[in-house]
Formats: sequence, C-alpha cells, structure tokens
Amino acid sequence: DIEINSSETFVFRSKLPDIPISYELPLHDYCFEKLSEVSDKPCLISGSTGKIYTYAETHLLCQRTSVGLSTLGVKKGDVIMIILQNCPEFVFSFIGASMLGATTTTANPFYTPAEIFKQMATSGSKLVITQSQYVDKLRCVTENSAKIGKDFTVVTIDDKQENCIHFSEISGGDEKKVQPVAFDPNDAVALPFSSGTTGLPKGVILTHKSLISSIAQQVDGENPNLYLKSDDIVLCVLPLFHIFSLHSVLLCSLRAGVGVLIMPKFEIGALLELIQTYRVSVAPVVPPLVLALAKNPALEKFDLSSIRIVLSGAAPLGKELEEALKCRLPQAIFGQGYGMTEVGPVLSMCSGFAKQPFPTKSGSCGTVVRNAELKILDPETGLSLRRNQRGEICIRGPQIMKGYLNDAVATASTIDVEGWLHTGDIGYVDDDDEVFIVDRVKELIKYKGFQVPPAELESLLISHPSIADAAVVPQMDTLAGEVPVAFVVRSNDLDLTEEAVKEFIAKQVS
Ligand code: 4UU
Repeated sequence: DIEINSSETFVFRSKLPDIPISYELPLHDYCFEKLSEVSDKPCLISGSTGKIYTYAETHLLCQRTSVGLSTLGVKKGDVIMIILQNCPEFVFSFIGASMLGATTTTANPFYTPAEIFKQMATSGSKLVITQSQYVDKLRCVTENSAKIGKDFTVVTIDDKQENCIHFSEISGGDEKKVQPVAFDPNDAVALPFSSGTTGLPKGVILTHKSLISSIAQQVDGENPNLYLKSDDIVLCVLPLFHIFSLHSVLLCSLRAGVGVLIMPKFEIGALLELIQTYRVSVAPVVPPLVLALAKNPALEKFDLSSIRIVLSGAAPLGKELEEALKCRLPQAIFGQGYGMTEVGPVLSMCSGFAKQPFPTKSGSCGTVVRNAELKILDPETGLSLRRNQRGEICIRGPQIMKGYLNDAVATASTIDVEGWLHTGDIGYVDDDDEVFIVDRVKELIKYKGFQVPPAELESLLISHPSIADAAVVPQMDTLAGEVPVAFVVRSNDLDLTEEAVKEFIAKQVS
C-alpha cells in the first residue's frame, strides 16, 4: 500500500460468484422459460378486480396481444407507448411488443399533453396504449397537429373511445398466428426516459441483453442475490412505467415464477388490506412509502406478518425511517437496492435478500451486483479510490444501456471508452463491500423517487416573457425526499408573483 501508482484501479465486485448468463433467448422467452413448471400458478393478481391470471393465461394473453399489435401494423423495430396505471394489460402489452421485436416506451399517466407529445415524438411511437381517462390529453390539438386514428393509433383498455381501438380487439388475437421474429440480443426492448446526469429527458435504450443481464444478476444462479421463493407474492404498487417496478418487480418476478399483486395506485388503506388478503411477502417500496407505512396508525389493525422482504430504492432512505419501519415489521429483512435507469437498472442490491444471505448494515445500498464491476472515482482528479473514500460511483457490466436514443454526445459523456458508466452519484464502498450513497453531483431532483430534471424546469421558466433567468435546485422535504425550488430573476415585470410563476409551470409539467 505504500507504493503510489496513480493509474491503479480499485475494482469492487459482488460477494456472490459470477454466473453464466445466456443471451440465446429474447427477453419474453427468458422471462417465461420455466412456463411449463409454473403454468397453473398465479402470475398476475389484479388488486382492483381480484382477478387472477395464471402463468399459462398470462403468457397466452401476451401472445394474443402480440398478434393483435401486429394486426395493427406494429413490427420489429417499432416503438409503442404505454400510458397506464399498473394493470395486467400493461404486462400483456409490454411482453406482447417484445414478442414482435418492438420496443416499449413508458410514460407517466400524470404527464401533461406537452410531456406526452414530446416523448411520443422523440421515441417515434405511432401507437399508444392507455386508459380512456387520458385520451383527452392525446386529443389536445393545440399541442399537436397529429390526429388520433389518422397519424397515430390509440388503444384504450377500459371504455371504448371515439376513433380509438379497444384492448379486447388486440388481446383477442389468434395465438397460433404468432410469427417467429429473428432477435439479436442488442435489439432494444424498452425505452424508458431519463435525464441522466444532465439536461432534458432522453430515451434510454435497454436491450434484451441489458434486461436479461440485470434480471439474471438478481434472481438467477445457485445463490440468487434477490431470492424469490416459489410461493412469494410480490407487491406491485410502484408504477410500472418506472424502471424499478418494471424490472425488479415485474420482470424479476416473472423469471422467478412468483405471483405479482398489481395495484393501480397507492392508497394506504387498500394497500394494507391487500397485503393482508393476499399474504404479500415481498414489498418493493420507495422512501415516501416507507414513511407512510412507518407512521400510519392504521398499520396496527392489519396482519402484515407475511412480509419477509422490504426492498427500498430510487431515493435516499433516512436511517430513522428505516428503524421506524423495522420496528413495525420485525419479521422482515429490510434492505435497499440502488438503481439508475441507464444501468438497466440495478447497480447494487442488499445481500441480505440472497438465498444464503450476508449480514448487512443499516443505511447501506447493498453490494454491487454479480457479473459487474464498480469503481469510485475522485471527482477532482478522476483517480480510482480505495475503500471508504468518497467519489463518483461508476459501473461496468452487460446490463448497462446501449446508449441514449439519437444522442451520441450524451451517451459518450455517460459511458466512457472503457465501458464505465458514470452515475453522477457520490458514494463509497466500505470494508464489507457495502455501497453507501452520500450525495449526488448530477443535475437531478428526486421527488418521491421520480425524476425531476432541473434543466427542464429552467428552460420552461426562461420561456416566460417576464423571467430573465432562473436556476432550479433540490430542497430537502420530509414527505417527498426532495422538492424543486426555483430562483427566478424578473426581467422588467416587477409585478410577476411567485403564484403566477408556479401556475405557469404547473400548466406545463406533471
Ligand atoms: C439513494 O431510481 C431509479 C432506479 C431505482 C431502482 C431500480 C431497481 C432501485 C432498486 C431496484 O431494484 O432510477 P432513476 O433513473 O429514476 O434514478 C436514478 C438515481 C440514482 O442515480 C440515484 O441518484 O436515483 C438515485 N437512487 C438512489 N439514491 C436510486 N436508488 C437509490 C438509493 N439510495 N437506494
């Protein structure tokens, strides 16, 4: 240790051995690889209707939806857009599109028409699957001259709407008509949007290889890092349009052959009721949900003894909060996962969730996933740092994104020539290989785990005729983790009020 070698790289690895990962199957076949063993087991449970789809039924509906989508003209290389609250149709559409070699871009149903149209245009989607209550947003002609039924196709899953197609028309396809499609592991399958370390939201190209790698890193092998037992019921209340839920809740569960309890939205009473009724055993959550569970007095009235794993991620979790929930769910293993959309998404996962678990510390974000390398760089010098030294977290492995859609510059500034992805998060690795996140150097605000790119708000602010300049920064918030705060310079209109500025922004973004 005395010798100083400035070019030395300190690489941190998983405590679990690497496993072989095969890319022979496309994502949907990989997820349903053990279908014959689990065909009669519950796969999707709709929390709102109580309907249960077995693995066989789920797979069949995915196939039918894929045939239906192809009848509507969707083919390999195309992009479809899903604007849905969590529901079984989300799964049929995502997997169905994958079966055609198409890519799915997912959007927040709360998006404003402007946000939706931007993502539609950037991703090149010509087909949207949504709920009737959001169709009006798509009809906003002022935002967009494209017309439903003419320039793009809209499918609604609930009520039939004018010029739209009803989901039953596509999910009723003849599964025997499934056409085999040639796949390359480097083909895109998901296109979530993220602003990454700087600027505006960009399409993140996640390939079959990325997602299969990231799922395998969690649930495959002799000693899976996230061990899902065959009778587990995994809670799916986090929105599927975000990569945490899409990957670690849905896709990992499908691969492991366990049940997924789908909730369209978070409501504490309904959540507790459903956990009790369906004996939910694995609860992926975000810090605001931990807060709700830790503080809500209603918790005492329900039997939550079935919960054996609480997995928190997407934003920093305070130790006090963690302790508070641990007291209320003493039987559960509590740990964090650390993800980033661009990483496909998981960098590190609590090794207390493994089949043969390791002891873990409170506040840790887990240990780097297997089949990957993690290093810490000094943000000033760019030199690789040793244990317990704080710096920018970088990751290299088969799970990371192919790049940003049509943005080579942003891709090159995120993934370097050696294949390391620079996260913009500051953290360190301790003596037991545990990753701790302490800060963020990138331009990103996390509101309840959702991304709020400051650059987006700043550009909206300066588009206001009475605003000369603006800067947006995060402010700590007990409930949301962080909220955006804008510093605004008036141009000449001295009457411009805070309320007027807020209203101006609220009209344009969710
Ligand atoms: C402190 O948030 C995510 C993905 C989260 C995820 C995914 C799969 C968590 C567990 C899992 O199994 O993605 P993005 O792109 O919305 O936001 C990424 C950023 C990170 O760079 C970091 O700043 O969100 C922050 N973040 C966290 N911060 C993510 N997880 C954590 C965490 N603690 N546990």
